[in-house]
Amino acid sequence: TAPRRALVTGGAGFIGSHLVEALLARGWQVRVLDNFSSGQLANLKPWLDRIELLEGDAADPVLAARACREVEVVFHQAAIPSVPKSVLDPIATHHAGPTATLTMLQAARAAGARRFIFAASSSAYGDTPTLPKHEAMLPQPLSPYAASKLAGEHYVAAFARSMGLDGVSLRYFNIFGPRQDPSSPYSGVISRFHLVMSHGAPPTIYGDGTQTRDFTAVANAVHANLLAADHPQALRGAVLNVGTGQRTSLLDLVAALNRLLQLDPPLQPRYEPPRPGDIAHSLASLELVHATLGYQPLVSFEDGLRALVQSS
Ligand code: UD2
Repeated sequence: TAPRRALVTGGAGFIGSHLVEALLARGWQVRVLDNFSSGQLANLKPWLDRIELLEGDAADPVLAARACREVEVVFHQAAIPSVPKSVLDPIATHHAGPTATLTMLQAARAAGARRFIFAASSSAYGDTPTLPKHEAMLPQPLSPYAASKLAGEHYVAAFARSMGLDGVSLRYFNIFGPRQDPSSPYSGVISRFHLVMSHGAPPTIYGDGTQTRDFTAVANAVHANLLAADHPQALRGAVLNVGTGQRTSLLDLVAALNRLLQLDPPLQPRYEPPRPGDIAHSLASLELVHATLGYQPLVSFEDGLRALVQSS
């Protein structure tokens, strides 16, 4: 039988490149669409001779059509992945967000793809006091980033319900791991703290450090995507959390990195005011994603953090 063909948009990015690696290992033919706005060619270096790489914008309908040709599953990871960036430039976030998502959906449907898997975000929940966050809760996006991810979910569901393109939205909860770009102040907090602390510099905490996140090792996000791709029944635009069901404060994150990096005396964080659009607490309920896909986290926060520190 012919190999299965996947498209990974944002495949040169952090999560996308891990997906590419896993799909290749499972014998898929992989095409990547990336505009290198935050993705990097270096992330794909070991696999460049085994993938088809298209450079450009996922919101470009001509390119999107070419990218979806003969594809069975679209893994739509491309976006501008930052809450504070979306506050500074909501139009750019919208273009890379809902506009690109809609363009890719339309192309996937025209190409006859079987399923569209969307990288959604836990930010859609907003700052609701109820923990853990479960998918039946009313979304309350705080930032333009959260709104753009939520809009994408609704397009995925609409295409599944009314246009015959099956799809699912995976609400990622703070994914971390190797290849997450640490270089900007907008980078994910774990990549940022790991970088500065391994250079012996103190991390900067926005707020008092008691905010918590369900920090999720990237292997878990890959696992959820593969389960979603292989699921035999229609997913009908379902929205599913992808996390670990465990939460960690930034203060505990700093302590864990001090330990793993064997910093003695430990580095003390600096404090700055909280960032607009930031939420206080986040924790995934895994009930629905477990019932629907059989998903359970493969890697705990501690093991994921240890693997990250050892990988560099
Ligand atoms: C949101 C989403 C996440 C993902 C991400 C985009 C939530 C709960 N999570 O992540 O699922 O979509 O956006 O990639 O909405 N911080 C510091 N110092 C730093 C950097 C960050 O204190 O140097 C704080 C930051 O203010 C926040 C926390 O760390 O309170 C986490 O920030 P982040 O940017 O890593 O991720 P977050 O939660 O906005």
